[in-house]
Amino acid sequence: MRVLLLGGTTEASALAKTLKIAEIETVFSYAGRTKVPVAQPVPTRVGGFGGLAGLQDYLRAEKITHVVDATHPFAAQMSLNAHNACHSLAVPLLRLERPAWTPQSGDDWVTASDIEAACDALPVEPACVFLAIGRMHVDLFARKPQHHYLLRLVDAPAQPIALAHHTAVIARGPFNVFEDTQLLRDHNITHVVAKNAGGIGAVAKVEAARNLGLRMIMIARPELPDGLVAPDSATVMRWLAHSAERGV
Ligand code: 3Y8
Ligand code: NAP
Repeated sequence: MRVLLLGGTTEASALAKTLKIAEIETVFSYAGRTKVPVAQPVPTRVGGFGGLAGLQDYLRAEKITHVVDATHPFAAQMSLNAHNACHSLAVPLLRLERPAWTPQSGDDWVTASDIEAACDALPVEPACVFLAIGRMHVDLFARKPQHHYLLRLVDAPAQPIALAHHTAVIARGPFNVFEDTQLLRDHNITHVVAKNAGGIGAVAKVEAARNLGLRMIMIARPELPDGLVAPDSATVMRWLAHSAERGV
């Protein structure tokens, strides 16, 4: 058995440790989005595969017997490529998908269908917005220059940020509620924009916004391909053990 673990999330890192302890041969894969990704306890590759064809070539060349897609729910292209490559080569694929966050009673929560809709959901009057969606889609919000944006980025931006009024903090999660509450208070935040990532690594800002009674604009997840989905690492390990018993 030789597992390709498509990573980049808290749950992927936890699963890598479990696979190491179980002595299951594993390759951990990062896209190479950040300068210094968290080190993993198993052999790690960094960078794209080169589209669907590149991934198919990789699976063959590396004799991968199983793929676990533990990428972020917004990494839709990677999940689509994994689905199509594994289907075409009859390689078993399982997606580790953490449950989405849901609003609780008393929340001031607006669901946006995508990042553009999240921008539309911001008020006309100037506000202080915690734009907690990372770096890749920040420029979309330039069409609402009246707001002051607080950004949280993993690495310092290489190019200038195209937002008239913004403050950037450089930090990588997982984050905690106490520090996120302090951050929202320190910056007089009135609105929080977030992707419905689910999981524990990014939930602190949701709880902090709830505690402070702030408007939460939550971006719904993109559609992902059908297929086997596991909610946690234990289910992944059972799937691998069952596959090994059946010799697939
Ligand atoms: C490169 C690997 C671990 C994984 C930790 C999780 C938790 C902390 C919270 C906020 C939201 C955001 C962002 C976020 C979180 C975890 C997890 C998660 C959100 C690293 C990592 C990589 C990335 C890529 C990066 C994106 C960006 C998104 C920042 C490592 C740290 C906003 C997603 O500069 C860039 O290009 C950054 C790009 C994709 C989204 C974006 O559009 O900017 N993640 N994040 C992975 C790779 O190369 O394959 O550097 O160590 C991983 C983690 N980020 O092992 O502990 O599990 O979700 N990541 C979001 O959820 O909205 C921050 O600030 O509250
Ligand atoms: P994406 O849009 O779905 O993927 C774009 C391309 O990046 C893919 O086609 C693939 O390139 C490459 N790629 C993505 N994930 C990869 C991986 N784990 N290993 C190797 N190549 C990968 O992905 P994304 O949203 O940019 O996310 C990139 C990484 O950041 C993923 O590991 C994801 O788990 C992590 N992450 C993303 C978010 C987010 O908000 N999107 C949040 C936290 C962590 P090729 O086509 O060349 O193979």
